[in-house]
Amino acid sequence: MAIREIVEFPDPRLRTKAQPVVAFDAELRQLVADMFETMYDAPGIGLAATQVDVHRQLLVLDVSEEKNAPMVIINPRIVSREGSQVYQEGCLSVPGIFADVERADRIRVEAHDVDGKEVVIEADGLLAVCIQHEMDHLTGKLFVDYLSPLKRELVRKKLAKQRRHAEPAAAGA
Ligand code: K2U
Ligand code: ZN
Repeated sequence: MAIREIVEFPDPRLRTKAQPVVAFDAELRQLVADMFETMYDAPGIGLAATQVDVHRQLLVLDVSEEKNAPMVIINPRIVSREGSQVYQEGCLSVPGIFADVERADRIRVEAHDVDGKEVVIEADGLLAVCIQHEMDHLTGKLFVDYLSPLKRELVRKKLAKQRRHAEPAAAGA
C-alpha cells in the first residue's frame, strides 16, 4: 500500500471529468487500498480518485466513529434525492477552508462494488453528504464552487498565502 499525494485547489487536474471503471482487476484493488491508506492518513472520511490524480469514477469513504466501516463506490449514479440538509464541509483538496453547503438529505445510489457487482446504496445524513461531495469530485466540481465568486477568490488567495508561508519551513527542513 502507499499514501498518494492529494491534489490541491486550484490545480486544474481537479477539474477533470472521471471516466467509468471497466476493469475490476488487481490494479483497481491496489488503487482502492492506496486510497484508503491516503484517506485514513489525511485524516478524512472520504476520498475521490480525482483527488489522487486518477480520473476514474471511484470513491472510498468511512464515516464511522470507529473507522471500521470502509465503503468502495464505483461508477455511482444518484437515482433519487429527497429533502435538504446544510453541512459545514471541508475538503482534503482545499485545506483549512470550511463552508456551509446545502445538499439532499436522503439519496439512492446505483453503483458497482470492487468486484463489479451492481449495488444499491440508500444513504442519509453525513453518509449522504459525503457521497454527494465525493461524486462532485468525479465531475470536476469542488465544494468551493457553491460559494460566491468573491468568496472563492478569497479562498484561492488564502491558500496561496498559506503555501507561501509554508514553503520557507519546507526549504529549511
Ligand atoms: O473529499 C474530501 O476531501 C474528503 C472530505 C469528505 C467530506 C467533506 C465534507 C463533508 C463530509 C465529507 C474530507 O473527509 S474533509 C474532512 C472531514 C473530516 C470529518 C468530517 C467532515 C470532513
Ligand atoms: Zn473533497
